[in-house]
Amino acid sequence: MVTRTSIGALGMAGLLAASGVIALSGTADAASTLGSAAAGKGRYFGAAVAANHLGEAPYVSTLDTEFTSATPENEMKWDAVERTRNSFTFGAADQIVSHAQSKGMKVRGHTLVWHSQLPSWVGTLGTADLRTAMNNHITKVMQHYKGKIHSWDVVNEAFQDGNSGARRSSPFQDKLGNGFIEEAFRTARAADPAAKLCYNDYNTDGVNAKSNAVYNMVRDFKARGVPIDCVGFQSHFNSASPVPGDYQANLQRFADLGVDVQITELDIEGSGTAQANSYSNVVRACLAVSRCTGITVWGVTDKYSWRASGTPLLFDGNYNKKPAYTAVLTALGGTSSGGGGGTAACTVSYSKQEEWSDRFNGKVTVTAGGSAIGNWTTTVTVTSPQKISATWNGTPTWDSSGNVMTMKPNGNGSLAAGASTSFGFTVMKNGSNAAPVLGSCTAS
Ligand code: G2I
Repeated sequence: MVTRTSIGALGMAGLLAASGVIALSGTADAASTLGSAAAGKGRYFGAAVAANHLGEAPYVSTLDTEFTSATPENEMKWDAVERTRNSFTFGAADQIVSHAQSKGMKVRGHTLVWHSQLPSWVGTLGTADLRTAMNNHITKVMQHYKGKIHSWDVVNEAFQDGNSGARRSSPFQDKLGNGFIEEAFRTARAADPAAKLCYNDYNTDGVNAKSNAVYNMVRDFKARGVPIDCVGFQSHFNSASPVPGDYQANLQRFADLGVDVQITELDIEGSGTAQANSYSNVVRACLAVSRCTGITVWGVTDKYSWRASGTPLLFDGNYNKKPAYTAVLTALGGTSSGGGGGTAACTVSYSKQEEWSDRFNGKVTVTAGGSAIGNWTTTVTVTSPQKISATWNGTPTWDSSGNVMTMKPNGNGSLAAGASTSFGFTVMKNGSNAAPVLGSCTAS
């Protein structure tokens, strides 16, 4: 037993070392991006990616900074890769895969067998021919990406909504019968034995008739040795279809069958605190299930969401971090950049506004983390010979070079948890179009 005297003699560091606790550095170096925070929990944090946005700088920088996995949103679907029978076009999907690989991101494959985005020729085939075409499609696509895909959605959305628990009508179901799912998984295992093979669906996020039907199928597959490694829960939520109260329990019951579970297409319509809380609940549910191996949100920015009007994602249309972002980061155990002292204090994000030939306006959004803050400070650095010629909604001070502006609030700097404010400034280009660089945000 260590006495009070010996604590004094050793100091706290000595005491921790003596008791075998190593390198407790508080949370000063806690992760400050979604991907690094999730990695700290042994999980990936991904986004659906569209190839046609890879030329947009803030899209790419947000993707590269925050995410550790990419799912092609449409580019690997049947109509994209095999529009004509046995003629494969991988260009757009390859672009996403090579971008992801160059940044060290994983790739989820989406999706091999699905009733939607299916070229019409598939539906015209007779039974035997359809079987050949399905297996050929799976084999060729998986071989093309062999070794590059961590998980494949082998079969997508094969069950009906509602209470029937029945399979959905599709060319595969109607001609090949229930066995098509099993056959697809067996073919997939042979094509790329290293890829995790997932069944993926929506409205299966809580315990209900549809998820029960999927559950029974997975249990049967595991009992009979049909190769299946994971179940994807799309998790498209809105006010009519909120995060179910038994979300975690549902993930857990699937995990208990001996498969990984993944949140594959998360988006939650809404805004502000309500949206942030729902996101937080989803993340915490995943973290509470040891076999929940990762989370993918269905897009990088609200502006390109498949349901953009519902603003369901973590970054707004200007790539500003939303309260939902901060909630997710906090739930993952990360801290907002520069949160000092180890609490999720505040985050900053930059977006370019109006531009003229000689100057442009910038906007910085300051968002409080999981707790209210009374004051904030951040820096904006411009590249010489640029100069900041005007500012608004803040109180600036300058370093001796005049290139580093430290910005504090104009008056009252209080922000409620998750709330945002912004300030602006004009940058005289003087020949340089470089984007300003933000320092960390600190709060008190
Ligand atoms: O519907 C949301 C998702 C439900 N689960 C499966 C996912 O694969 C599905 O993703 C969405 C994409 O986000 C949309 O981007 O799937 C839609 C199609 O079912 C995609 O929409 C399509 C449009 O319908 C097409 O008109 C468009 O050409 O996107 C295509 C490419 O932009």
